[in-house]
Amino acid sequence: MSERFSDKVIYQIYPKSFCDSNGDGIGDIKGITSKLDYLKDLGVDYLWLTPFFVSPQRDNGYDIADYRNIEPMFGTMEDLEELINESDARGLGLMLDMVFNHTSTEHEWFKRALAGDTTYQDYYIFKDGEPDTPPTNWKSKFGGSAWEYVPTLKKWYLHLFDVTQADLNWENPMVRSELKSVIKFWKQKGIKGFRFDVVNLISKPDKFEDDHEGDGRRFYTDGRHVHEFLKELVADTGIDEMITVGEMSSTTLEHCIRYSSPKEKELSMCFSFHHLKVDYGHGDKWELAQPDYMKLKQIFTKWQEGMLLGGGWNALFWCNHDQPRIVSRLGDDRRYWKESATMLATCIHLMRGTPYIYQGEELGMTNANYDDISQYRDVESLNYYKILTREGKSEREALDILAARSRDNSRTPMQWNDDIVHGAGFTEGTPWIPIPGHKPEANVEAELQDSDSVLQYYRKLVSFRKQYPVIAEGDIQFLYGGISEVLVYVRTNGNDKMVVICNLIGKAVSLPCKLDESKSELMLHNMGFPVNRRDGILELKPFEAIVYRLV
Ligand code: TEU
Ligand code: CA
Repeated sequence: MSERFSDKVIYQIYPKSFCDSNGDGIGDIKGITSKLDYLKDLGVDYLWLTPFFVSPQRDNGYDIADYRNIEPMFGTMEDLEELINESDARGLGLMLDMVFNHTSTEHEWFKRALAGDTTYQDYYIFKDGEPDTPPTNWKSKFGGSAWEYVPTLKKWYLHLFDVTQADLNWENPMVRSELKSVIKFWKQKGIKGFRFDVVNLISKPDKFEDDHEGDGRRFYTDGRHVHEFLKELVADTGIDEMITVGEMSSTTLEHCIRYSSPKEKELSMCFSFHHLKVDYGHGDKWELAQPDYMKLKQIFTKWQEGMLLGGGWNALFWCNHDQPRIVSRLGDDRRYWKESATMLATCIHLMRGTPYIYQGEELGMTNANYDDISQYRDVESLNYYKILTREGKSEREALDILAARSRDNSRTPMQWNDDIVHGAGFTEGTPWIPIPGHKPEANVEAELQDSDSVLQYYRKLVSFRKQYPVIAEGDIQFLYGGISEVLVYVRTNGNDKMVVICNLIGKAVSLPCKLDESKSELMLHNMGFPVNRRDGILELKPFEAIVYRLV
């Protein structure tokens, strides 16, 4: 049985925004190497780096033109080898991001396809057709049609993301074999694990038909051959003992159990996103709504208890390079910044699964608070700004939506010190994307010195996972299902029990609590005053998080 990686913690680095070593305003590989001691000290085990391969950067590297070489702005192969060696020396493993659902249209394969080479046309999904009638009515995830017409070929090609990201044809064994050799190449360089981008979208249907109920996703999500393809990829590259995580878009619990059950020999764990849609109005990312806490609790309960029963494994996360900052989203980054950042961290880190920390999350970094369209960089944000204003929203309304939902919220430079007018320690030049002026105190230098900082709290959570087997190995059960404001769960490992109590909201909550005082030991608390517990009632302060060990 392959290892669970249950006591490991993964740190996600977005190289462009992490640390710039040469003053061009763009983070790079040497910058990462210079910060390895900081990461080691945080206690994490693996570093997942988002793509730094050759790419025209239309989607910040998720549009790959060459899987085996490094985009010059990020450095050279020697820089990467140095990073691998220096990471190894510190016991940190590198995980690379494999974007195998699509390539950039600048990739050699696609260029050959465009030049008329039918062998390479079969690497992608081309369909004959007339210029006015796309093969189906499917929508791209970044807005607009999922098809683009190539007049010289009189064919359409499929792109589920940007028009410069053409979907690969996994039905073609040559494509699968090319991708396997990419994995072997990086494995042999000393890479310790992989993250697979939107990997549950790789298997497209036999017939392409219009979707009269939605944007087409029901035809290609967790598609007909996806498990087969993954099993083959894993077996033929020998990565079943390595740490792997699949990004699963709009997936189901049943499929994720299969993707991540050790006996299936597919992946170690899955990212799913249902818990990050509880503030979407009518399921639409671009419609603002208040978070539905009841729904959030139900989703955690379903996925945590369901994966336990089914033998699968969750990746635990609030933040990544596509998500707004959680402290601004479910917390309160003005009145209760530290309290809400630490409560949210407690809630996710002590569940059953493998936790991920996205750069800056451990500092309580906030959303960007941009208020001008010129500050945005992300292709999705720029597309949707046009779509929203075209649909009749005012510029102000569209900007308010972007301020809450843009992926650029997470892509602002890592704050190494509080000198935000001079690059915040991220760069000595002009950063490629503006540094927000909102929260200069969320920075590494200050938080290393402060024993009560968000950063120190994260360090504690990471070390607890290694110290208490109940966190890594225990079962999980949720309590108080009927009370929307609090999330409470119990972890059990033999006689070892731990109770996690989180007040999710910015108001006081009274919780009836039957815990026996003499048998419960306070293990962790995110506030500087005593827990208020008397006469069977726990008086929770806004965003309070309390963890008891039952002895
Ligand atoms: O993201 C997949 C994805 O569907 C979403 O995270 C998406 O960005 C968001 O829901 C749109 O609202 C992955 C990568 O993480 C992302 O950065 C890439 O842009 C995308 O795939 C394409 O490679
Ligand atoms: Ca640089």
